[in-house]
Amino acid sequence: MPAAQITIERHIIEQQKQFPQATGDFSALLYDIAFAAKIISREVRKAGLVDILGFTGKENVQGEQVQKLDEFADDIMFRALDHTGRLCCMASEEQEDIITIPERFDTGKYVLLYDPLDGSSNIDANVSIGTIFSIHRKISDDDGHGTLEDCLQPGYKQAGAGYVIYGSSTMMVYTAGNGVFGFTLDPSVGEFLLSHNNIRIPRRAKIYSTNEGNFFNWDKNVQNYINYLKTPDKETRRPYSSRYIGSLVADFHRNLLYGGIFLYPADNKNPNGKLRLLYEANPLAFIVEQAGGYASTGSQRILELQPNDLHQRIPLIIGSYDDVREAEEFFQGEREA
Ligand code: AHM
Ligand code: MG
Repeated sequence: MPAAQITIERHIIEQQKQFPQATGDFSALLYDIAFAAKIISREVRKAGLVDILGFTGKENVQGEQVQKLDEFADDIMFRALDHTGRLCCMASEEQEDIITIPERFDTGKYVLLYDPLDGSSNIDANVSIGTIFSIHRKISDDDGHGTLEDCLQPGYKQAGAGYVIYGSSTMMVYTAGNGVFGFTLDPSVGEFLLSHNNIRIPRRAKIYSTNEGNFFNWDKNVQNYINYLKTPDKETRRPYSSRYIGSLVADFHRNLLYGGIFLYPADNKNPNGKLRLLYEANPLAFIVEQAGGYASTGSQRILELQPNDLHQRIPLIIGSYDDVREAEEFFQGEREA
């Protein structure tokens, strides 16, 4: 007998049974996100066909405007979720301000923050890209509509987080604070099926992922750490392998499965790092901690930071627990080798 196929819907419903007080809104929200992911996945899969299908770049054959994929993904996320009555507001890496729910729709008790298509500069080279999302509970109490205060909550308060990777297959990975689960999209039936149950990140990494082209823009402590990872030592299984795609979701996903440390530290050009706290660092930090790993700025736990701006950037060191802790010792100047 083949193993039962567990769809994401069934999995979410079963998880929800552990919380008898749950209304089902949160489960439905996750399912709505999975639906948006399927549409984005469909468009991403067609990306290389644009020229062949007779599109001219800005206009398609019907004379309609062809949207850039990241704008398209941003739109899909909004339109799949604006009318559901489960959100009080949203915020997207693609948009300057908080996104309000149109007046004609009901509002709800959750807040959704998302990066609709991360790594989009890689699309033309057919490299994996992803969607990242973070869910908070509404905390403001003025009316049904959310405020900036609802969006600017520290990461440890997330009710859920996840990402979708558009890679050799499309996968959705999520946590609701009770372990990390991965689902692979079966395109023949259009369903996400449970493929990675209770993901745990190895405590020690084999891989480091960073843009080493920035080496001479890093401070000495960061340079010392990367030099340490490259120095051969049998006992500590060094040197580590270097793997850097330049697509955060893809680099993170590989490290989550195989063990690895990803670093985007501050440098001379990006004094606060490059990645965004709300749309990238917080959701991935929640996932990695749920899988047994850790995420830090080099001196502070990511999930404890109080955000002060929707598009705040933050240095990010994330992955296998022992490695991120060790990196902190180097970043603090407590170790040089
Ligand atoms: P984006 O949000 O503009 O797509 O940029 C984020 C991407 C991440 O996916 C990736 O980790 C990083 O930028 C790569 O940056 P760099 O090219 O500086 O190495
Ligand atoms: Mg991004």
